[in-house]
Amino acid sequence: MAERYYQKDMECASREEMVALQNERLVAQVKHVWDNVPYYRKKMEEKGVTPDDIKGIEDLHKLPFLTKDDLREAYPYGLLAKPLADCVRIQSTSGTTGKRVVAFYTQHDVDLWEDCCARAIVAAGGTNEDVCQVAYGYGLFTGGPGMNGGSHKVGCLTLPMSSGNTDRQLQFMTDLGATIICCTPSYAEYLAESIHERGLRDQIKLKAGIFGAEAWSEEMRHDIEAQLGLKAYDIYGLTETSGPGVAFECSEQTGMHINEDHFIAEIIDPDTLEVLPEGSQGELVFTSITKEAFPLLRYRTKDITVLSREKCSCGRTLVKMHKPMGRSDDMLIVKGVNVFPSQIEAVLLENGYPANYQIVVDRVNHSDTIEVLVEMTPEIFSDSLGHITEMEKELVSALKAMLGIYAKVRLVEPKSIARSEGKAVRVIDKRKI
Ligand code: DLL
Repeated sequence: MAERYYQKDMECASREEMVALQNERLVAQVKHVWDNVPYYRKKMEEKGVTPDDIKGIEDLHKLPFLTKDDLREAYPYGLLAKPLADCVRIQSTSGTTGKRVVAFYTQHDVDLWEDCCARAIVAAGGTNEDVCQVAYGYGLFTGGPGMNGGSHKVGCLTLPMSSGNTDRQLQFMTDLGATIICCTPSYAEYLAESIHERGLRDQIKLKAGIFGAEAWSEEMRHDIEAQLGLKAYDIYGLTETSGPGVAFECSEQTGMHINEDHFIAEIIDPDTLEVLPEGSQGELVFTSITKEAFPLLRYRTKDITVLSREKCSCGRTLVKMHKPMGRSDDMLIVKGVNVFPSQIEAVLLENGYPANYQIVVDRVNHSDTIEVLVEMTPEIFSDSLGHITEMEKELVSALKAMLGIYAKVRLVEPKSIARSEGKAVRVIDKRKI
């Protein structure tokens, strides 16, 4: 089937056209924040840069970085670049770790954000013939509102379900014949499990799922695809820069295209802050060049990934980011070794376990310990009561091969680990409690 695009001129622009557009938009954006945001002007002055120094993207490195701490310090209005009267919406992060971050949108900002989400839906094969079930949370979280807006733009029949209430999700999914589902990958796993239990698999018409908001492994993708009989697409974004749709996956499923006409991406070394060449792994940094109310220059996302400009078979020329391994602040340092929960997840799924697990890190007698609780499926549980210890040992070796350290494994009964309706909580770090 021929590839379809929502905004082909941007998604397939030549590199020269895209660079020219980014240059023009960056220069205008820097002037906009300098003129309207005293907090930025001060930061730029401290670094000795003025808008005259920024002629295009080759000057990006001269600008100061912005971090979540800046956003918290400037809370609530300190980074606002438009009069409040021009703003029509706020969205916010969950605020579990400190003060909330509040992002503001003009109507124009909402419109461009929804375009980005629409690009993702079309890249996943969405058309006005589709029934799109949005099971990301609605409200302050950006997932629901963003995908809802994108779905409207594509012309899908939109089911604004929000997260949770699994019985109702399944009723609408079957009665209305949903063909696209948008939710977190961990909730997709939960929906798949519930469909299986209720024997509803034959009544499911899903062809595509657009999953993001948390790190998930390739193994989890294969598992969800097999269980739900759909093609699973990744989508990335963060509240600070708009929400979902900063980057989205196409039919090739080898990383997400970044909407470069709206966001300039850089990869930096998080320790030295040096900009790294294409292909290096490091922290992703975004500059939003079209946002009016809440533009961010060189915002450090803490997400660890790699950028690639390899030609994509879908025809899009937008740079691609690999699946983020996780956030640098989700990375656990156990006995001096870096451990990402997504690495553990990959080992579990490869060994036939479901993605229901929890990682408990502690410190006993001044030494770090890590224990992985892994749920057994009812099948594994019933036919192997006798050799649980043996299976635990096998997982310990597989984890050791991946992580390089000993992690204790405890196989637990089916359904004993809480399911997630939004972002899953995978790690309990008792060292921090
Ligand atoms: O999670 C926005 C979103 C909603 C994206 C729905 C995709 C779908 P926040 O709550 O601000 O916003 O969290 C942003 O989530 O910095 C990443 O660490 C993580 N994240 C988001 N998408 C992905 C993904 C939304 N596809 C933070 N893979 C980001 C891995 C992701 N991590």
